[in-house]
Amino acid sequence: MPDLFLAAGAPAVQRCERCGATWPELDATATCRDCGGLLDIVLPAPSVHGAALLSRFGGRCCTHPGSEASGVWRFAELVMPGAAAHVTHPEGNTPLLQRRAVQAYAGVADLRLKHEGHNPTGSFKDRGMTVAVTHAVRVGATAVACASTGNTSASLASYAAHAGLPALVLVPRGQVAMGKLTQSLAYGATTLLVDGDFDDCLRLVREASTELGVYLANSVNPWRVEGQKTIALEALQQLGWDAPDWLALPAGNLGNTAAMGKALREAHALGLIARVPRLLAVQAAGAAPFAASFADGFATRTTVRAETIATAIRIGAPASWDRAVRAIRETNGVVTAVTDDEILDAKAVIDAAGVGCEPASAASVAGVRKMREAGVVGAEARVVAILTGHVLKDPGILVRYHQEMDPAPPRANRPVEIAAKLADVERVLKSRAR
Ligand code: AN7
Repeated sequence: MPDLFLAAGAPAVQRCERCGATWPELDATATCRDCGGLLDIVLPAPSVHGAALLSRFGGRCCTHPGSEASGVWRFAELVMPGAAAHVTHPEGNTPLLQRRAVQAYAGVADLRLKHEGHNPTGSFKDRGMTVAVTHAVRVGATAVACASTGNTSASLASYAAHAGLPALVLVPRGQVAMGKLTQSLAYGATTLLVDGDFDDCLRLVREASTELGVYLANSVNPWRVEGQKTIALEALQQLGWDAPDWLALPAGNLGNTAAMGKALREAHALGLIARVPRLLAVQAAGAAPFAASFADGFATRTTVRAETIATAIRIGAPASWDRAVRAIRETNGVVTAVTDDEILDAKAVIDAAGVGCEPASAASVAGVRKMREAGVVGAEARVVAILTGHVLKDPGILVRYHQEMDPAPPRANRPVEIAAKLADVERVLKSRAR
């Protein structure tokens, strides 16, 4: 792959994936000015390689708060080496968890959960957003905007506030989980509730960015992809750069699938890992155009009218399609879909293990379980599943699952109403004794 990196020390360029035209690092365009294609960041090669680069990354862990303490900027050479200052909380540094109950549920003993819900705004989006908002500041943007199913908007609202930039967010009315919508309001973003779905919001904000000149912070923005790569880089670092067999993740707009593919491609080319893990991208069955296309070898590309309780991935026309196809092909990856019932069941197991995640995140574990049952993932496989968002992002689904759904779902933990009497406490304790 001769053109994977530029010469060391060169400024990064933004290269059109469709026509190959290149644009300078500090061009604020969201897509190719010639043909409208998506842009791909081509970074300069790091000045050191292999073990020397790894020890540089390792030496930055646990440093005093500041950019280097960020789980994104620790990998600056592979993110945005040209930035002298960063809009950072910091972010990243998320745990890799092992929980027996979840491993048993998935049927994979060596399953680890990369919990991105531990980021400052509670989702993996912060990793891309610190980079995009840093870029927005570098190019002199006066306002930033995104369309979102909720997490991107919460993250952008926070990072824009941190940078002192006005933020405009467009979300589908009535389709955003309460935790996320209230975050956007709290962090001070101008919040538009659009009478349409996410795909309508994305179309609208792309038009607005072109016509009105606001900086577009959706994951079509290639700098978002650069930041999101660090989920994989940090997980690999936590594993001592001994790559797992599989990296499983929920898939909606496909930005993250594309980012994982780019991270693994670059890490392998630089000799940071000896082999490339297979990606397992998991969609919700009601929003699964990518899984359908995978099933016919990506011969056809369709869009759907998306419907799923996992509102984060309720997306019918994924924007990063071509990038994600490349990621799946290069990693010998697999795309599958899981039903809402499978998502809720996996989520209940993850939650009851004390870990917790939002519905879309549980799709990764549900997908691992499904592919284990199908014999695609082996029982001995080493698997990392990404949990993309925090359990409190979607309190509405928790209330429905545990208190309201009738009949109660299999793992519902109904609260018990009692009189203010010790005898009632005792009665409940006895009935629950194991
Ligand atoms: C928790 O916030 O698209 O496939 O606008 O919030 O990269 O889109 C969120 C996506 C998975 C899917 N898990 O990632 C948005 C948005 C959670 C998410 C995804 C999202 P992509």
